[in-house]
Amino acid sequence: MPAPRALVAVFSLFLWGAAGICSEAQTSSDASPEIHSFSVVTSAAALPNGLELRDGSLMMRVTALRDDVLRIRASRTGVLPEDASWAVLSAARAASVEVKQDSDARVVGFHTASLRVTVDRGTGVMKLFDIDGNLLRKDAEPMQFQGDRFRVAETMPIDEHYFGLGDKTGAFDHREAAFRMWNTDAYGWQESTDPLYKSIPFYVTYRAGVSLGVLMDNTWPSSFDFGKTLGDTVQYRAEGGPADIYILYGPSAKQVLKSYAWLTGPAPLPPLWTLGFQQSRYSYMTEARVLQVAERLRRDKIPADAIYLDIDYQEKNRPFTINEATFPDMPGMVKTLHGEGFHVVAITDLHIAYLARQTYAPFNSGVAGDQFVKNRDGSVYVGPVWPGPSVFPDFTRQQTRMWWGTLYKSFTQLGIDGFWNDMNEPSVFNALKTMPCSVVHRIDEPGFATRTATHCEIHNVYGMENSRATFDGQLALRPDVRPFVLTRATYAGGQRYAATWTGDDSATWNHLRLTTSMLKNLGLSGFSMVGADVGGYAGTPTAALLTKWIEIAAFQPIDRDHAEKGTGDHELWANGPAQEDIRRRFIETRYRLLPYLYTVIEDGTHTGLPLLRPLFLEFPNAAPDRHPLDVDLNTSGEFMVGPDLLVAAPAFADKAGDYDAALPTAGWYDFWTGKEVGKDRARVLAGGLQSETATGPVLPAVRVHRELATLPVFVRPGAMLPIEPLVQSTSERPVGPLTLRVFPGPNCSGHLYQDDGSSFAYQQGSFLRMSFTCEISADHRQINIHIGKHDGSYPAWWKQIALDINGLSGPPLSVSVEGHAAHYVYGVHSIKINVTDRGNGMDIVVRSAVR
Ligand code: NBV
Repeated sequence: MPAPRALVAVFSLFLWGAAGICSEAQTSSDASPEIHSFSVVTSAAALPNGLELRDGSLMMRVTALRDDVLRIRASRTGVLPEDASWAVLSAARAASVEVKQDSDARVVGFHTASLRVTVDRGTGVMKLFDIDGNLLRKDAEPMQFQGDRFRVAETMPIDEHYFGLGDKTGAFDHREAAFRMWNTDAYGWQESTDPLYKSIPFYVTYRAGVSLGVLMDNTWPSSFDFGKTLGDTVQYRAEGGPADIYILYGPSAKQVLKSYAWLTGPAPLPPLWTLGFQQSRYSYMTEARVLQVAERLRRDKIPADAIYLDIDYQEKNRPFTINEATFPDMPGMVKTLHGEGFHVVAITDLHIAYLARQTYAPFNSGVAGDQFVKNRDGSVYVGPVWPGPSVFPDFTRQQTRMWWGTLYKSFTQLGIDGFWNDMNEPSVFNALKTMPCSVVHRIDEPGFATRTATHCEIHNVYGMENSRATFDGQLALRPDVRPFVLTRATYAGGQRYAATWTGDDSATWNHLRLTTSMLKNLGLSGFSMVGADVGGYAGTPTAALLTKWIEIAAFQPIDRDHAEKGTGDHELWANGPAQEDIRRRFIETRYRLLPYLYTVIEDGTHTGLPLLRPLFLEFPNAAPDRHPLDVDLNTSGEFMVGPDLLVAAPAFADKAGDYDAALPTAGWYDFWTGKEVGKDRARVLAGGLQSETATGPVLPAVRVHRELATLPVFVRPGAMLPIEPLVQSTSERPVGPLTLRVFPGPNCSGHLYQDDGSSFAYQQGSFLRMSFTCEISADHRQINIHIGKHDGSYPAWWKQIALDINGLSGPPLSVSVEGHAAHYVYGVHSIKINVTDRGNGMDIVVRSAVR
């Protein structure tokens, strides 16, 4: 049955009603071309890996890259556009599995080992099922084309939730919200601001424990609408470019993220120092000030690893220059900072000052190599940014990216460790806030046809290609050092090149709250190394806001204190010693946790899982009705750090009064004290949370007494956390034992990954991996702990492991290490044992009543 006429009309109105960003740049001569809808299958051809369908001149190809990954490509002209992508790896696009055709009189379709696809011959409606016949996805209407534009509409089940899409703000769940993809310098963004800096057209659905990932691989201006305009319908619209859709089947959200990393590439292993505390400001105006801040961090014993140089270190804001008046001895400064265990990150914006007939090498070499984007008439495009009139590298050319990489030579020779790519939406100080769509890029790139493209097509991928040029440039200049690039704008797949942050947030409690959701969604969009400007970029935080923000950010992947010009001091000592003491304690906790954080980050390079995670990723079925825990108002401040730690920040951190921190399951531990929380189930239920949609029993919860100096953090029962002695920076070798905190519970295990933290020697085996298990005997009277042997050739910095075993009901009867009685110290419900770790593995047996 064709879709009801009225519905088509409504769709059409919303589909093409507003003039698009690129309407002026569209080539279509007809102002409002006819709408073509793929509404009947006129022919179907079986392919070894899928199907090719036609409705007159419209064609659609559905193929299986893997049993659980499908690709849908469609075209209005009957010919598919070139098979090229900035996001999806060519190996993934070339992947293919054989399918079984199962068409009949009503539908055409096929199935793989995990999925079944059907397309209704009479309506063109596509449905996707799991292999057991459960419906996963269904067209609300078949795909529509109008000129170069197209629209996809899916039905939106009432209990489905939508996450991802990069840095979009507002509620964590994108249900009933709509977003545009157009990278934008969004200074002063607020809760409803859209678009923001990044375009990551990838979302993860979650419905009663089952997830799909959907990547719309299209760089053109586009939009996602999760039932905001049309209830019960998810719409995707693009103003041009290919209809190229990847569907990744979970069923778990974790599997979706793993497949997304397979599709677009995992984030590389970052240098260890980037997990340390980072201090920044726009700008530390002089060399003396930079050194003073560094010296104060050390004097006040605030562990820190990086100092940032914002644009004022440059001569007249010109990238790749140094203001010799204010930074007279940059080599000396970098050397001093290195000597104090700091790494230095310098901003290098992409706009190159237009300085004809002067001695500005980036401009001169760029002109000589024809590296800049052009106007339609062939002249170089010039737009105003920080340095005044500026020109813009054409990062869509491999050769231009290589040239860009060489610009870093003198900075890398100086020893500058990391680079910050700001303003790369690109931001231009004109009415459009960016380049006009008429600007011409020249794609010259392996895997792409060599051709010109309008800025409209390239805009959303421009920042990613800028960060790619910087990353590759670092690799070429220092092949033995893992690069660190921080980018503001990016596209799907950008995790391969850079870490990112949430742009210019504000010093408000609401922004502290919003950034937690943004970081969760970035994590669900492939980006693990993410952070927000701690304390808020715009405005001066109150003492309490800055303290709470520092506490929470100590558990977030990139922990960078940053502030706008003209705002009050943001450093930890601002607001006096009492506040500084609280703040320092949290940074110290982060440093002690580094072995755990680094291990989770390394895991993510294989699994695609982010360090900062929503609760539902780890506990998809925790809620009685299987809705994602994080969408409840009272859990919206909570997040997981890896699989084992739950930071239970209050949803509204500025409110007074006690609150209930919800936990996904029973039996958790308090991270700070090691004590079990909510052990008494009756009490848990009494203080438990009733989520709005919960139908069954309530979730366990812990009553939290709100104090500025504390932040509730809980440990999963069954976790084994590796902890190191406090250092002032990652350049310091820890002195003392590795602590292993054991929290008995189901599936009790943990592991540890270590390496030199900076080179690629780990790829040649210079790493250290260990795993740990702990098993509670059936009668709950014994714990058997196994410490695995050292794998890999990287030497451990410890000789001893300090075991800290929690969850005991009383003093042990005996403790043995490798069969020999061992000395231990009993605390309340815990014991401490020191064992010598020779790297061969060992067994520890504790005879004691266990929870
Ligand atoms: O380079 C200055 C700032 C930077 O501090 C900030 O983090 C970026 O988001 N940059 C924006 C340009 C100035 C914006 C007002």
